[in-house]
Amino acid sequence: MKDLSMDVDALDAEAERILRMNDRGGYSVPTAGLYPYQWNWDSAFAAYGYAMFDLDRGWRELEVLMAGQWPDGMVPHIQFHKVDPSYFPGPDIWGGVGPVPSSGISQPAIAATMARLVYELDPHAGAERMRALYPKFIAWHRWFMDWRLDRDAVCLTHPWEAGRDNAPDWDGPLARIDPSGIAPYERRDTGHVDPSMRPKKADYDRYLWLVKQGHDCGWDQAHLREVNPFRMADPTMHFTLLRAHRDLMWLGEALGLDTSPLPDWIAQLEAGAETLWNARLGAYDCRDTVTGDWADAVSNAAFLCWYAGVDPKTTAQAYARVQSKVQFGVASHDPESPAFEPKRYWRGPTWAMMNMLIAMGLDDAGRPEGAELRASTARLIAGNGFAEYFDPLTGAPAGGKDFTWTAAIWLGWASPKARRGRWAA
Ligand code: 9WN
Repeated sequence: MKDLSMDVDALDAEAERILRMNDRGGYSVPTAGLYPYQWNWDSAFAAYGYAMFDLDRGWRELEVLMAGQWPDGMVPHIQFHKVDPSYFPGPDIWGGVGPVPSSGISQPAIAATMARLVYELDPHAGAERMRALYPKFIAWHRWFMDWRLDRDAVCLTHPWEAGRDNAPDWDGPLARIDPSGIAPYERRDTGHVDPSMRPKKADYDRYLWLVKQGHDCGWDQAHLREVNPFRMADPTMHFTLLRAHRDLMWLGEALGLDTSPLPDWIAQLEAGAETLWNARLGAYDCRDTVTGDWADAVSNAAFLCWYAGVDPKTTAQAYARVQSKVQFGVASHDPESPAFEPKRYWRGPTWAMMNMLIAMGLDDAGRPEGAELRASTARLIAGNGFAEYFDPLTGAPAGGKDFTWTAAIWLGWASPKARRGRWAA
């Protein structure tokens, strides 16, 4: 194992270099080539990373993200600021209807939580910028509350919406979709990284079939709610939005703004969390709203319950069990499950930004596992670089290289010198 104290300055410098390199002028790309556009939750983490060395640039990232908001409040998961053929599917396939060419789905609501972290770095400097962003966050959160609830649990309508693209949690509902009728297409992702680390063709066919449903109706949410066969109530979507509501409430109170819808939204999602508790599994789980079936899988999203501030029930036992099976971080899928694949994307690998969110919750709950997770993520990055994600058994880097969110999470949280944020010594 590496001696971290020897490498911290060099790692901090490398993380900053990556963030500067992935800056496209006001917004960041996750990594050149593989992901040449602005992604929603990546951008939220990037804002926090930039704020570590350039506060103005941190706010700018959030402002550009929120400027892509659709008239109905939705903030798209990809904004195609400058068309780049190295990524598929591009803006023409999506047919987004917002002010910037975009995809037609959203992503987990991380931005208000990262905005709070950036604001807390310097409340005076951030007050006006946060004031301007606040109504946009309210409108986005309202969109989730209007269009994505099932029994008060937050749903995704496309695997890309949860950001956990090929998680085994979606295997059941995706298998029910017959993807015939989609136009022939050529993937670009497998030209950038090893196909064994990516979703399979059968997954992509269904991702594209779902995009076509939205494209063909101009992303009419009322229509899609009736016809979309993929609607999963999910701990990622649910716990991130609940936490984001709480952080928005905190910001609204700090700035003397109208927080009136937030207490009801918070109460609603606190109640909705109960409908995600799978007692047999002993963990929060994904629920198929069409069939009522559980995914029956312990994913890293289950461990966001502390981050959301809901009753964790017996989650600590599930956490201890899965952590005893890996060396680094939290695996995205239960290492004891037959579907576990340690290098295939969301079917097992560990992700630095998920680790940070989980640890934030563990810290808030006063649990010691948060500090352990931070130390293990630091060792992972120090020993293996700023990869997109990592094998949780060996630490081997996987997916894209020079990755924005891994660099941001290093600078803002994992680095032993990450002292400027809430982890200040
Ligand atoms: C589709 C950018 C994004 C992340 C997601 C991750 C991956 C895209 C893809 O990359 O998804 O949105 O093409 O594979 O799964 O979480 O936001 O880093």
